[in-house]
Amino acid sequence: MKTLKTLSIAFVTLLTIASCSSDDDNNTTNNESNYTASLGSLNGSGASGNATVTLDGNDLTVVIVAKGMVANQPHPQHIHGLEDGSNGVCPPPTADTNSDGIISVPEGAPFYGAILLPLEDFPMADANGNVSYTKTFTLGENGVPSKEELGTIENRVIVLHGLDNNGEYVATIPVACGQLSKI
Ligand SMILES: [Cu+2]
Repeated sequence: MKTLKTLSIAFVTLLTIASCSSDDDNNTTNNESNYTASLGSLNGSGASGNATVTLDGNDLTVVIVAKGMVANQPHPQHIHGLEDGSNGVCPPPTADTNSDGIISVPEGAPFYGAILLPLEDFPMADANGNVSYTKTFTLGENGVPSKEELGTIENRVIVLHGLDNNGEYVATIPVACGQLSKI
């Protein structure tokens, strides 16, 4: 009799644990969409990194890790996108139409489009040129674009900026870029 009671308590405990964990799984897997972008160098910056974007309802969480950035400087970063919603890409070397050796923001725009979402507060690279950034935005609030305005996330591009040019730090120059794709 005692054994039976012990067994039934153990069984109920097991059921409780099992149902809890399956609820948690449902909450995290059903509502989220996850995207990733591998960030490659632009303009010979040597910068590279990785970005992940998670959409959960109207919460958009952006995580960026990058290295090879100009140290101890703030680096503007944005989600860019073409106005017609079509697939944005990172600019090829031929984007430098005035052949000054730098693909400027406007020269890159035909490829990755305008700024859709500034990823503020812009991070400061540490003394080793590393950047680490995490922020959650609420879509449709406080000047953040709505889900509709952001459009198809896998058509969007993440661009990091800020390069030394002729001994001067120019915060606008694109230094790393990656197309988002769905995981
Ligand atoms: Cu940008």
